[in-house]
Amino acid sequence: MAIGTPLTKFLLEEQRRYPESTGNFTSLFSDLVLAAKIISREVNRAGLIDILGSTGSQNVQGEEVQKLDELANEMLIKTMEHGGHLSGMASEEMEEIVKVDGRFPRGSYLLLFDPLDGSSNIDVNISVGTIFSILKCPSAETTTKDFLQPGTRQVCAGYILYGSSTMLVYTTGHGVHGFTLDPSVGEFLLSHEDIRIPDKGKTYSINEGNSKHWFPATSMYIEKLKASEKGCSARYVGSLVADFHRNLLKGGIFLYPADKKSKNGKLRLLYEANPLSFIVEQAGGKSSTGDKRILEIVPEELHQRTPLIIGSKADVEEAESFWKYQEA
Ligand code: P6P
Repeated sequence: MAIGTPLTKFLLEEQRRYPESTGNFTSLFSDLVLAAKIISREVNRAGLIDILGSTGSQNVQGEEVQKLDELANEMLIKTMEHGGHLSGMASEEMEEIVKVDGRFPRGSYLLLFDPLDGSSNIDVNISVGTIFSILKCPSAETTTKDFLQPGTRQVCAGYILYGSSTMLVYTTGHGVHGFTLDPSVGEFLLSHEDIRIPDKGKTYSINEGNSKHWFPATSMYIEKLKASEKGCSARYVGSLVADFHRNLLKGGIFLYPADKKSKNGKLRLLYEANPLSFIVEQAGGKSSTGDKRILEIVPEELHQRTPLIIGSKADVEEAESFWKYQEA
């Protein structure tokens, strides 16, 4: 479709491809887009109003909760709970799931999200993002167990990147499409249709400050990149969505691997690794723990962590080839 096509029109065209569709998903997605616009406004105003800094409380991850984290979380819950499309939600900021029952009509989808990933960058004006994943709810009663589905079961995944512009990137299994928010009209407009990640990149993203904890496989792979003839650039923002998005468009590899300090890595499976893995595979890339496809992991806990090696297919496969040295 033409560059500049409004997201609402794009979604309707997508929906029309499936005569049996009820429009529920399109309506759910439109609610999500509204929440994204509101969060974008607050993130962009953060420097002007008193919502910077920390609330002094900690979230389930034991991380300082930034005020914007809380606001983004509340914004998503309040915008999504009454639409009648969800049976439940799960958030990085909340230990337990939120069931949609009683007060509002119960729908058939589950929404999982990291409301504001990269929050430690908020006060220093570095890009942050919202990551989301949508599943079908398998049971009549919403329980935590319903959320513990492998990433291959996602019906939609995406992120909103609050950067120099606000972009929404998503997939429903039919390619990856990017939209840029035009604040003057308040609409997301098609800017990147059918994104394909280059098969090989020249950029690697990893926190080298952790190198003393790395297993040999990671150290050997990074050393190999540094020694490569063609050269390789290190780019690490410390904001997963920003690092991922750059590598998706330009090619490259992001690694938050298991190490001696964090046996399961740092990043969360259900609302960080799975949605980005769905996107990267739809764009022709690859995503693994180092030896296992992320999307095939059967979750055991809502907030479980996973090692994440994600990006250009040839780069990820090269990193995986070092895996045999992992425990050496
Ligand atoms: P580290 C931000 O807190 C985050 O969850 C991701 O956005 C980011 O990629 C990662 O953690 C950074 O972690 O340990 O390198 O600071």
